[in-house]
Amino acid sequence: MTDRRRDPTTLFSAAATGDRRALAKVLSMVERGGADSRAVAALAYKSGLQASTIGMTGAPGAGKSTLVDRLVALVRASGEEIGVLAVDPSSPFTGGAILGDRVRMQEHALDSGVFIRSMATRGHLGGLALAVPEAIRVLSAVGLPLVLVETVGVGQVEVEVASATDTTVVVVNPRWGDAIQANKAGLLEIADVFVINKADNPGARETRRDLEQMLDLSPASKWRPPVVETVATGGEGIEELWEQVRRHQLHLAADGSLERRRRQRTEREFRAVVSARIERDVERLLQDASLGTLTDDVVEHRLDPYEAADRVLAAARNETPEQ
Ligand SMILES: Nc1nc2c(ncn2[C@@H]2O[C@H](COP(=O)(O)OP(=O)(O)OP(=O)(O)O)[C@@H](O)[C@H]2O)c(=O)[nH]1
Ligand SMILES: [Mg+2]
Repeated sequence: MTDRRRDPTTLFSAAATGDRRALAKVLSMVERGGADSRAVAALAYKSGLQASTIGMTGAPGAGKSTLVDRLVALVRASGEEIGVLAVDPSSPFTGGAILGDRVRMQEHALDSGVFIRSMATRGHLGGLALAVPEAIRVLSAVGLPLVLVETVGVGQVEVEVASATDTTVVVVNPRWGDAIQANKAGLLEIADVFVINKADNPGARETRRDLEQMLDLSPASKWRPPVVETVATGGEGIEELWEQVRRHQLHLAADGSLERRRRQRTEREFRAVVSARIERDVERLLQDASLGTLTDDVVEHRLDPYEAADRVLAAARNETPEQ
């Protein structure tokens, strides 16, 4: 007998009526991957709802969580509900580096209009690059109109995760070379809004100048990322930041690029699902008893890699595809 409390469909329905504990359980299913996660993905996809999404990325300690905290307060003051996902690609554990955030976010803990969740990969096929868009879809499907995604770090995965949102905010600090580092990490291309947080420290002017110079050199486009200075700890510049985020969202909606971006994202996600599955099949086939010696044969020069690959593919074709 299936335990109804753990059944994805039951939990998803409860989450959709505002049950936050059920929502948390549904998101754990997404993290773990597997059959439950698939059931959840199907339900969420069917809802067709899409929240406005904002990604917040930048180097560790740049002040992303403090900014998120301030933005949540601002959004809640206007009565709108909001979901927050804190993603740490370097941590395999939920809540790894997020403990401090939890403490800070306590202020919102009793507010049912805010849903905060940290995420790690665990077992999800395709890792965070797929788990995050799926989690965003779940939050959208239960009716949250806004979702903020905080990503720690500046590697390839972070760039991927950050670009799973409509508006990407890149946070830098007034440190020598910080803007240049952000550029090197590929953050310049994905930024829709720049924030120089910790503007109470010296060097904000120089950082702004560096950013503006780099923006001058980037290819002309209809949207030039604005640069906002904030002091997240003191709450300065938060309204302006939110205004710029909103302005960007209006810009996307007005010229049709929101639809285009979302289409491209869905297409990319679909391809990533296919790739992840094929990758998994490759692993499985290479470990299959009948093909198990192939790798050794290649390594020991009894067989060339192409011939060996032909055999693997021939074996794969003889299998019935997964339902
Ligand atoms: N002086 C100053 N300190 C700040 C400001 N914003 C955040 N901080 C401090 O910077 C530290 C890091 O802030 P977080 O918000 O945790 O930064 P984060 O980017 O979320 O950090 P990770 O999630 O670990 O990457 C904390 O001690 C904050 O109090 C600011 O505007 N000025
Ligand atoms: Mg943080």
